[in-house]
Amino acid sequence: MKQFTSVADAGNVSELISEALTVKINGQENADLGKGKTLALLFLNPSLRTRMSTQKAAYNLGMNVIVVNLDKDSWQIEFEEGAVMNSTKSEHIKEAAGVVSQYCDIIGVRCFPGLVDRNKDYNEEILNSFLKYCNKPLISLESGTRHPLQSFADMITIAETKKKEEPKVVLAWAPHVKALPQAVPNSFAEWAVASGAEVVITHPEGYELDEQFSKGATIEYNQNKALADADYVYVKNWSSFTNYGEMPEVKENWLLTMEKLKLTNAAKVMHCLPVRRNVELPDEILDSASSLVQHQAGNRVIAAQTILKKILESNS
Ligand code: SN0
Repeated sequence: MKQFTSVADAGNVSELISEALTVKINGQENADLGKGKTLALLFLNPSLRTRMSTQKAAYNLGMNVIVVNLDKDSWQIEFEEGAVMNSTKSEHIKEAAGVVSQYCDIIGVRCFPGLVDRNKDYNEEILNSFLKYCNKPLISLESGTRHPLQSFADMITIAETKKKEEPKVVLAWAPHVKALPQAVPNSFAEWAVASGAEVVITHPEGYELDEQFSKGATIEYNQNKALADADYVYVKNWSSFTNYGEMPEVKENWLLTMEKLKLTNAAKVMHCLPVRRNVELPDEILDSASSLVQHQAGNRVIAAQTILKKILESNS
Protein backbone atom coordinates (compact mmCIF):
# COMPACT_ATOMS: atom_id res chain seq x y z
CA MET A 1 0.00 0.00 0.00
CA LYS A 2 1.49 3.34 -1.10
CA GLN A 3 -1.07 5.74 0.39
CA PHE A 4 -4.39 5.67 2.24
CA THR A 5 -6.74 8.51 1.36
CA SER A 6 -9.94 6.72 0.32
CA VAL A 7 -11.60 3.34 -0.18
CA ALA A 8 -9.94 3.30 -3.61
CA ASP A 9 -6.57 2.79 -1.86
CA ALA A 10 -7.94 -0.08 0.22
CA GLY A 11 -7.90 -2.77 -2.47
CA ASN A 12 -10.39 -5.52 -1.66
CA VAL A 13 -12.40 -4.20 1.31
CA SER A 14 -13.45 -7.64 2.60
CA GLU A 15 -9.83 -8.81 2.57
CA LEU A 16 -8.70 -5.65 4.34
CA ILE A 17 -11.35 -6.17 7.05
CA SER A 18 -10.19 -9.80 7.50
CA GLU A 19 -6.62 -8.59 7.83
CA ALA A 20 -7.74 -6.10 10.50
CA LEU A 21 -9.48 -8.86 12.46
CA THR A 22 -6.18 -10.78 12.43
CA VAL A 23 -4.31 -7.67 13.60
CA LYS A 24 -6.81 -7.42 16.46
CA ILE A 25 -5.98 -10.95 17.61
CA ASN A 26 -2.22 -10.87 16.96
CA GLY A 27 -1.72 -7.15 17.57
CA GLN A 28 1.67 -7.47 19.28
CA GLU A 29 3.24 -9.73 16.64
CA ASN A 30 4.77 -6.99 14.53
CA ALA A 31 6.31 -4.98 17.35
CA ASP A 32 9.56 -4.54 15.38
CA LEU A 33 8.15 -3.91 11.89
CA GLY A 34 8.41 -0.14 12.22
CA LYS A 35 11.62 -0.03 14.26
CA GLY A 36 13.73 2.99 13.34
CA LYS A 37 10.87 4.47 11.29
CA THR A 38 9.08 7.71 12.11
CA LEU A 39 5.44 8.64 11.62
CA ALA A 40 4.44 12.32 11.35
CA LEU A 41 0.91 13.25 12.40
CA LEU A 42 0.13 16.73 11.10
CA PHE A 43 -3.08 18.39 12.26
CA LEU A 44 -4.67 21.47 10.76
CA ASN A 45 -7.78 20.80 12.92
CA PRO A 46 -8.64 19.35 16.35
CA SER A 47 -8.45 15.61 17.10
CA LEU A 48 -8.74 13.21 20.03
CA ARG A 49 -9.35 9.69 18.64
CA THR A 50 -7.40 10.05 15.40
CA ARG A 51 -4.37 11.44 17.20
CA MET A 52 -4.31 8.92 20.05
CA SER A 53 -5.33 5.81 18.07
CA THR A 54 -2.87 6.41 15.23
CA GLN A 55 -0.07 7.17 17.70
CA LYS A 56 -0.87 4.03 19.70
CA ALA A 57 -1.02 1.95 16.49
CA ALA A 58 2.42 3.25 15.47
CA TYR A 59 3.86 2.41 18.92
CA ASN A 60 2.43 -1.12 18.61
CA LEU A 61 4.53 -1.46 15.43
CA GLY A 62 7.68 -0.06 17.08
CA MET A 63 7.58 3.30 15.27
CA ASN A 64 8.51 6.72 16.58
CA VAL A 65 5.83 9.39 16.27
CA ILE A 66 6.06 13.17 15.87
CA VAL A 67 2.76 15.01 16.30
CA VAL A 68 2.50 18.62 15.10
CA ASN A 69 -0.56 20.84 15.40
CA LEU A 70 0.16 22.73 12.21
CA ASP A 71 -2.71 25.13 12.93
CA LYS A 72 -1.27 26.22 16.29
CA ASP A 73 2.35 25.24 16.90
CA SER A 74 3.92 25.77 13.50
CA TRP A 75 4.24 28.49 10.87
CA GLN A 76 1.04 29.19 8.98
CA ILE A 77 1.29 27.33 5.69
CA GLU A 78 0.61 28.78 2.25
CA PHE A 79 -0.87 26.26 -0.22
CA GLU A 80 -1.43 28.58 -3.19
CA GLU A 81 0.91 28.06 -6.15
CA GLY A 82 2.83 31.23 -7.02
CA ALA A 83 1.54 33.11 -3.97
CA VAL A 84 3.25 36.38 -3.04
CA MET A 85 3.72 35.62 0.63
CA ASN A 86 3.48 39.14 2.01
CA SER A 87 0.70 38.47 4.53
CA THR A 88 0.25 36.15 7.54
CA LYS A 89 1.42 32.85 6.02
CA SER A 90 5.13 32.32 6.65
CA GLU A 91 5.97 29.01 4.99
CA HIS A 92 4.95 27.37 1.72
CA ILE A 93 3.83 23.73 1.56
CA LYS A 94 6.72 23.13 -0.89
CA GLU A 95 9.30 23.78 1.84
CA ALA A 96 7.27 22.31 4.72
CA ALA A 97 6.55 19.06 2.87
CA GLY A 98 10.20 18.67 1.87
CA VAL A 99 11.32 19.08 5.47
CA VAL A 100 8.73 16.67 6.94
CA SER A 101 9.57 14.11 4.23
CA GLN A 102 13.24 14.17 5.26
CA TYR A 103 12.44 13.59 8.92
CA CYS A 104 9.64 11.03 8.55
CA ASP A 105 8.86 7.78 6.74
CA ILE A 106 5.05 7.97 6.74
CA ILE A 107 3.01 11.17 6.94
CA GLY A 108 -0.55 11.53 8.26
CA VAL A 109 -2.46 14.73 7.52
CA ARG A 110 -5.75 16.15 8.83
CA CYS A 111 -7.18 18.96 6.71
CA PHE A 112 -10.92 19.62 7.17
CA PRO A 113 -12.87 21.34 4.41
CA GLY A 114 -13.36 25.09 4.75
CA LEU A 115 -17.07 24.65 3.79
CA VAL A 116 -16.94 27.90 1.80
CA ASP A 117 -15.53 26.98 -1.61
CA ARG A 118 -16.93 23.63 -2.74
CA ASN A 119 -14.49 23.23 -5.62
CA LYS A 120 -11.50 23.80 -3.36
CA ASP A 121 -12.77 21.23 -0.82
CA TYR A 122 -13.99 18.63 -3.33
CA ASN A 123 -10.82 18.95 -5.45
CA GLU A 124 -8.95 18.17 -2.21
CA GLU A 125 -6.58 21.07 -2.83
CA ILE A 126 -4.86 20.80 0.57
CA LEU A 127 -4.52 17.02 0.67
CA ASN A 128 -3.31 17.06 -2.94
CA SER A 129 -0.61 19.62 -2.12
CA PHE A 130 0.70 17.29 0.57
CA LEU A 131 0.51 14.35 -1.87
CA LYS A 132 2.34 16.38 -4.52
CA TYR A 133 5.15 17.72 -2.36
CA CYS A 134 5.69 14.96 0.25
CA ASN A 135 7.74 12.11 -1.16
CA LYS A 136 6.70 9.65 1.55
CA PRO A 137 3.51 7.53 1.86
CA LEU A 138 0.59 9.65 3.00
CA ILE A 139 -2.36 8.74 5.23
CA SER A 140 -5.49 10.90 5.40
CA LEU A 141 -6.56 11.69 8.94
CA GLU A 142 -9.76 13.29 7.50
CA SER A 143 -9.65 15.55 4.48
CA GLY A 144 -12.09 17.75 2.58
CA THR A 145 -14.29 14.89 1.42
CA ARG A 146 -13.38 11.74 3.35
CA HIS A 147 -12.36 10.17 6.68
CA PRO A 148 -11.10 6.73 5.59
CA LEU A 149 -9.56 5.54 8.88
CA GLN A 150 -12.90 6.19 10.60
CA SER A 151 -14.84 4.35 7.90
CA PHE A 152 -12.43 1.42 8.01
CA ALA A 153 -12.88 1.18 11.81
CA ASP A 154 -16.66 1.34 11.29
CA MET A 155 -16.52 -1.55 8.80
CA ILE A 156 -14.44 -3.61 11.26
CA THR A 157 -17.06 -2.90 13.95
CA ILE A 158 -19.91 -4.02 11.69
CA ALA A 159 -17.99 -7.14 10.63
CA GLU A 160 -17.47 -8.10 14.29
CA THR A 161 -21.08 -7.57 15.38
CA LYS A 162 -23.26 -8.40 12.36
CA LYS A 163 -25.75 -11.24 12.58
CA LYS A 164 -26.32 -11.60 8.84
CA GLU A 165 -24.07 -11.47 5.78
CA GLU A 166 -25.66 -8.34 4.27
CA PRO A 167 -26.99 -6.22 7.14
CA LYS A 168 -29.24 -3.23 6.49
CA VAL A 169 -27.16 -0.19 7.36
CA VAL A 170 -28.91 3.18 7.64
CA LEU A 171 -26.89 6.38 7.52
CA ALA A 172 -29.15 8.83 9.35
CA TRP A 173 -28.74 12.61 9.34
CA ALA A 174 -29.07 14.19 12.79
CA PRO A 175 -29.48 17.78 13.99
CA HIS A 176 -26.51 19.91 15.03
CA VAL A 177 -25.81 23.48 16.07
CA LYS A 178 -23.09 24.18 13.52
CA ALA A 179 -22.21 23.32 9.94
CA LEU A 180 -20.14 20.13 9.76
CA PRO A 181 -18.23 18.52 6.87
CA GLN A 182 -19.72 15.79 4.65
CA ALA A 183 -16.45 13.83 4.98
CA VAL A 184 -17.66 11.24 7.50
CA PRO A 185 -20.98 10.41 5.75
CA ASN A 186 -19.33 10.47 2.28
CA SER A 187 -16.69 8.07 3.41
CA PHE A 188 -19.03 5.85 5.42
CA ALA A 189 -21.37 5.49 2.42
CA GLU A 190 -18.62 4.49 0.00
CA TRP A 191 -17.08 1.98 2.42
CA ALA A 192 -20.44 0.46 3.45
CA VAL A 193 -21.46 -0.02 -0.20
CA ALA A 194 -18.03 -1.50 -1.02
CA SER A 195 -18.31 -3.90 1.94
CA GLY A 196 -21.52 -5.38 0.50
CA ALA A 197 -24.06 -4.02 3.01
CA GLU A 198 -27.55 -2.86 2.03
CA VAL A 199 -27.15 0.90 2.50
CA VAL A 200 -29.98 3.39 3.00
CA ILE A 201 -29.28 7.10 3.53
CA THR A 202 -31.95 9.20 5.22
CA HIS A 203 -31.83 12.99 5.50
CA PRO A 204 -34.06 16.03 5.09
CA GLU A 205 -34.51 17.69 1.68
CA GLY A 206 -31.47 19.79 0.83
CA TYR A 207 -28.95 17.50 2.55
CA GLU A 208 -28.25 15.20 -0.41
CA LEU A 209 -24.65 13.98 -0.52
CA ASP A 210 -22.55 14.23 -3.67
CA GLU A 211 -23.67 11.31 -5.86
CA GLN A 212 -20.13 10.04 -6.28
CA PHE A 213 -20.38 9.00 -2.60
CA SER A 214 -24.05 7.97 -2.33
CA LYS A 215 -24.14 5.82 -5.45
CA GLY A 216 -25.10 2.23 -4.65
CA ALA A 217 -27.17 3.42 -1.66
CA THR A 218 -30.92 4.10 -1.52
CA ILE A 219 -31.99 7.61 -0.52
CA GLU A 220 -35.12 7.65 1.69
CA TYR A 221 -36.40 11.03 2.88
CA ASN A 222 -38.85 9.45 5.33
CA GLN A 223 -36.84 8.62 8.46
CA ASN A 224 -39.36 6.08 9.80
CA LYS A 225 -39.39 4.18 6.52
CA ALA A 226 -35.61 4.16 6.40
CA LEU A 227 -35.39 2.79 9.95
CA ALA A 228 -37.69 -0.17 9.25
CA ASP A 229 -35.76 -3.41 9.87
CA ALA A 230 -32.40 -1.64 10.10
CA ASP A 231 -29.57 -3.64 11.66
CA TYR A 232 -27.34 -0.58 12.13
CA VAL A 233 -28.15 3.11 12.35
CA TYR A 234 -25.11 5.31 11.74
CA VAL A 235 -26.00 8.73 13.08
CA LYS A 236 -24.20 11.82 11.80
CA ASN A 237 -24.86 15.46 11.07
CA TRP A 238 -23.58 17.09 7.91
CA SER A 239 -24.12 20.41 6.21
CA SER A 240 -25.58 20.85 2.72
CA PHE A 241 -23.56 19.84 -0.33
CA THR A 242 -25.88 21.61 -2.80
CA ASN A 243 -26.15 24.88 -0.82
CA TYR A 244 -22.57 24.33 0.08
CA GLY A 245 -21.75 24.48 3.80
CA GLU A 246 -25.19 25.83 4.71
CA MET A 247 -27.74 24.38 7.11
CA PRO A 248 -31.12 24.58 5.33
CA GLU A 249 -34.03 24.79 7.77
CA VAL A 250 -35.45 21.45 8.90
CA LYS A 251 -39.03 21.34 10.21
CA GLU A 252 -39.45 17.71 11.35
CA ASN A 253 -37.69 16.26 14.40
CA TRP A 254 -34.73 14.17 13.17
CA LEU A 255 -33.36 13.27 16.62
CA LEU A 256 -33.25 9.49 16.99
CA THR A 257 -35.03 8.14 20.09
CA MET A 258 -35.49 4.75 21.77
CA GLU A 259 -39.10 4.92 20.54
CA LYS A 260 -37.97 5.30 16.90
CA LEU A 261 -35.45 2.48 17.35
CA LYS A 262 -38.40 0.11 17.92
CA LEU A 263 -38.97 0.31 14.15
CA THR A 264 -35.58 -1.34 13.55
CA ASN A 265 -34.37 -4.90 13.83
CA ALA A 266 -32.95 -4.14 17.33
CA ALA A 267 -30.42 -1.97 15.51
CA LYS A 268 -27.07 -1.04 16.95
CA VAL A 269 -26.40 2.69 16.89
CA MET A 270 -23.10 4.08 15.65
CA HIS A 271 -21.46 7.52 15.68
CA CYS A 272 -17.88 8.49 14.86
CA LEU A 273 -17.61 10.88 17.85
CA PRO A 274 -17.35 13.56 19.05
CA VAL A 275 -21.09 13.53 19.67
CA ARG A 276 -23.15 16.42 21.05
CA ARG A 277 -25.34 14.69 23.65
CA ASN A 278 -29.04 15.49 23.40
CA VAL A 279 -28.47 17.44 20.18
CA GLU A 280 -27.32 14.66 17.81
CA LEU A 281 -28.17 11.64 19.97
CA PRO A 282 -30.02 11.43 23.30
CA ASP A 283 -28.49 10.13 26.54
CA GLU A 284 -31.00 7.26 26.51
CA ILE A 285 -29.37 5.82 23.38
CA LEU A 286 -25.74 6.71 24.07
CA ASP A 287 -25.95 5.17 27.55
CA SER A 288 -27.77 2.04 26.36
CA ALA A 289 -26.60 -1.37 25.16
CA SER A 290 -27.64 -0.33 21.63
CA SER A 291 -24.68 2.04 21.34
CA LEU A 292 -21.49 0.89 19.60
CA VAL A 293 -19.63 4.20 19.88
CA GLN A 294 -16.91 2.94 22.27
CA HIS A 295 -16.47 -0.22 20.22
CA GLN A 296 -15.94 1.94 17.10
CA ALA A 297 -13.43 4.14 18.89
CA GLY A 298 -11.52 1.03 20.06
CA ASN A 299 -11.30 -0.19 16.48
CA ARG A 300 -9.65 3.06 15.38
CA VAL A 301 -6.38 1.60 16.74
CA ILE A 302 -6.90 -1.60 14.73
CA ALA A 303 -7.73 0.32 11.54
CA ALA A 304 -4.65 2.54 11.87
CA GLN A 305 -2.39 -0.38 12.79
CA THR A 306 -3.55 -2.40 9.77
CA ILE A 307 -2.90 0.50 7.39
CA LEU A 308 0.50 1.37 8.91
CA LYS A 309 1.49 -2.32 8.76
CA LYS A 310 0.54 -2.58 5.08
CA ILE A 311 2.43 0.60 4.21
CA LEU A 312 5.51 -0.50 6.18
CA GLU A 313 5.41 -3.94 4.50
CA SER A 314 5.31 -2.49 1.01
CA ASN A 315 8.03 0.09 1.64
CA SER A 316 10.61 -1.92 3.56
C1 SN0 B 1 -15.88 16.52 12.55
C2 SN0 B 1 -16.73 16.16 11.35
O1 SN0 B 1 -16.18 15.95 10.25
O2 SN0 B 1 -17.95 16.12 11.49
C3 SN0 B 1 -14.94 15.37 12.91
C4 SN0 B 1 -15.57 14.03 13.07
C5 SN0 B 1 -14.60 12.92 13.27
N1 SN0 B 1 -16.72 16.81 13.68
C6 SN0 B 1 -16.80 18.02 14.21
O3 SN0 B 1 -16.15 18.92 13.74
C7 SN0 B 1 -17.69 18.20 15.44
C8 SN0 B 1 -17.51 19.56 16.03
C9 SN0 B 1 -18.55 19.95 17.06
O4 SN0 B 1 -18.41 21.08 17.52
O5 SN0 B 1 -19.46 19.19 17.42
